[in-house]
Amino acid sequence: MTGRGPIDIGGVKIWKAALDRATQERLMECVERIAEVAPFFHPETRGGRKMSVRMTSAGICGWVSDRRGYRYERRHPAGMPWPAMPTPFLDLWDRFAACDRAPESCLVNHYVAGVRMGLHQDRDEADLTAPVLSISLGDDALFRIGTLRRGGPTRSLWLSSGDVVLLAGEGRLVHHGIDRIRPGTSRIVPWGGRINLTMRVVTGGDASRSEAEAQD
Ligand code: MD3
Ligand code: FE
Repeated sequence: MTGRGPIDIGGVKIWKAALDRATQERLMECVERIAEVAPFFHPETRGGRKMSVRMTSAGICGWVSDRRGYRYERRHPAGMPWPAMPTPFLDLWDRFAACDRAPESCLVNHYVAGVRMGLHQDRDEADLTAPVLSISLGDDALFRIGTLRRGGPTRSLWLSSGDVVLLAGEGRLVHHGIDRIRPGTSRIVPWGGRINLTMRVVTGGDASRSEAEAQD
């Protein structure tokens, strides 16, 4: 099913239609279970504005944002620990990420009509040599990929349900965002819209961990 090999845009690898419908449905069931335990919320920016995308997480830590800034936390803003990373998510990491470290967090983003995510870099993780793996479920989304430099040229492409994107190596720090979704193009997400899963390694590698312990 990944027979044609990935598209490569500046080090960002994209496998179109890599996941069959049964796999997408199984992943979606996992997302529903995550959202029952750790409900979706609108993160607030440092300036106190609510982001239009709704988010939750699974794994040992999850991404949060509020007036104190962006960071990974061990608990949901409402206080509960994040649900464990589902096994089907780990299976995808093993299949696509080519990384000897396990993912520590899966950020779950929910987009509906009118929601966008501005161009940004993901750099809240301690080990920026570890990849990020993205899975699209539900409605099509217009994905924009830029360069390492802010303000560089960008390319746009549509991501559809079952597409897999790997941000590794030179692609890890490129600017990227979601301009819009095309509502009603898929029926995989029971609430409608689009779900994006991003699996991440959040803490530093062995070297930085033992350094941190030595300083404690
Ligand atoms: C390129 N999510 O959660 S996924 C994010 O579709 C995020 O929800 C978008 O950007 C979404 O941070 C885009 C593709 C993606 C994810 C992480 C990346 C592209 C990336 C990290 C580095 C470079
Ligand atoms: Fe991102």
